[in-house]
Amino acid sequence: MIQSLLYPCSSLTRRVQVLDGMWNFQFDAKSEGVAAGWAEGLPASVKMPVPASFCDFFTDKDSREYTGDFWYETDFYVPAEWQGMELDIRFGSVTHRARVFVNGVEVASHEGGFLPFNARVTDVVRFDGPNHLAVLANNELNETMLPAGKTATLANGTKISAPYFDFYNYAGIHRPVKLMATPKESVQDYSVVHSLTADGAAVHYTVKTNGDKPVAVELRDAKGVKVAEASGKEGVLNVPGAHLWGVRAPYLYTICIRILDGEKIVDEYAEKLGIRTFEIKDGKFLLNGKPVYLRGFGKHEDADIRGRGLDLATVKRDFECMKWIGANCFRTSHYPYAEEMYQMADEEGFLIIDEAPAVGFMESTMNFLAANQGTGKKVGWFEKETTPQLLVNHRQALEEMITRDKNHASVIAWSILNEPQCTSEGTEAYFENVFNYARELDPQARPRTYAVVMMSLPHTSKGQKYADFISLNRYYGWYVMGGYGISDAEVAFRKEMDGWGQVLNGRPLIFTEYGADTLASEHKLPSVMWSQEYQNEYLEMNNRIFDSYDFVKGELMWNFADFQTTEGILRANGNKKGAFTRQRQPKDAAYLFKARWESLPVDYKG
Ligand code: GCB
Repeated sequence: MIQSLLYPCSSLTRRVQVLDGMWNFQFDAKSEGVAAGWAEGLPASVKMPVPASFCDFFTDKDSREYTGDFWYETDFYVPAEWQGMELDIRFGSVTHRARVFVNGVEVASHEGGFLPFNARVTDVVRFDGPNHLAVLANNELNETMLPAGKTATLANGTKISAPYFDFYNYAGIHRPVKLMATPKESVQDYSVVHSLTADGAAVHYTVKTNGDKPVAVELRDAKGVKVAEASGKEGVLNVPGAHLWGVRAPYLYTICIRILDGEKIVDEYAEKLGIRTFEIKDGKFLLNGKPVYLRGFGKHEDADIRGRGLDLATVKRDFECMKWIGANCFRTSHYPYAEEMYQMADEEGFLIIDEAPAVGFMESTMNFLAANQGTGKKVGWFEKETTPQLLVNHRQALEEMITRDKNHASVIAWSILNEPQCTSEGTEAYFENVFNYARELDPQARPRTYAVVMMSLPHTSKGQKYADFISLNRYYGWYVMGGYGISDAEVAFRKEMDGWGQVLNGRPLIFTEYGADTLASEHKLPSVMWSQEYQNEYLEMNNRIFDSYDFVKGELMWNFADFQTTEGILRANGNKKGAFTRQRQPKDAAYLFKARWESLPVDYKG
């Protein structure tokens, strides 16, 4: 099993110390730091906040665009009373890879910029003085990693990131860093599967510990009153009259897991827990047995100044905006988000399609424009020499994501990839592998999907048959047949939809992307592309399509807010398809969504 990915919590037996703050930082363009002993002290550092992306603080372009190795360092003390406990430093994420040193000793390394990892430091820390923590990070892109891209070199010798994806390659220590003290024998992981019973619900649980001592599990209601208990590493908590967790109507219990030694509590881990079922039946999404129509967004972790760094203020504002507009769902495009987002979704009753960082899987520099889809003429993405290592990294990301997120009531489905090139022969073996692995990893057997790129069509896509429901990214009226030609776009769109109707075989279909770039500054009557008027016309056309097909069971618009991308002729200082600006203020389209989503019943087309 991979190391424990439980969210750090304090309890009767556990302690957490947050190490976030102003750290030291230094670029290492020549990758000389390890040999030169930088792990013990950076020679010429500047101050850098943690968590945050380093990029947008700088006022010079070389620093913002920096590609290569870079270092962070700080000092910390370990409380004397933690002696005898197991000590870990837990990184919420470091983008895209990291090596961790404590007091000069390398204690961990991790590949992948969007999921947590621990560095075990029990044997390297001192209690009688400060400890030195150094992180060597790297943000270079290549084709074996998630997300995929490449690193090029300019004529002047400077490295430059060339993402195959449409979001800025932000890097840094993006999520909180925490020093955790746990008992030697401790809870490593747990999972829950819910079922509805004649008089309430049952929570089937399993607990993993690193010892043999007995386990006891309790469920407490929202007021803290014990409502069920069981003992053993596997068992059932019966909850007569259970309050079910619902969409925009959440109810959270607390599950408390204890390792006991007679009367003594050896370890205690507690977490909030929503009880709900989710399944697909007869082409419908059923939450607690009742149909639900998805409405909301694809999002990004992206904001002014801090880039992709976790900012709880932005998290809060995003949920307030999503509640105001009448949304009930979002996709964590294009990578798993900070754990605090899922906790908020549990608290607020939002549904999440949780996406692996598998984006940019396409043989095209403008991959997000899908230049080569459907031709089948090039070497396919899944037949490259990089594919075997990519698969290893993809499986690792799935394992970490599903292990981390599997107990959230809000998480209803896994998105295994975004817009892969799936017209060539190698697609099927690759898809079968990752889709099966996701099923194996998830005790709740949640539905699996992937976002299907424009031009990947019902009868040519070799990937669609693996999806438990179909997710389409479609830009009719924007990338094709835009502007005054939008009436042709509608005709072509309907034709494609008729085709999907033939291959669904009882599976629901949702839109995981549709949108039009729109400058918040632009109004034009009659409309032109990029104006707010055109965004509304485009969205109204899409809504007509959604309403005319009964098998469409959800609409997640692209994007919740404007976001930063690499500069280029197709992007005006970022992608402007937001319903909200990057500062989270509504464009005209936001009012259109509000009117629509508030009027659609929860079980629309149910
Ligand atoms: C897509 C991609 C997304 C892009 C979007 C766009 O299909 O999945 O990452 O940002 O299109 O706006 O072009």
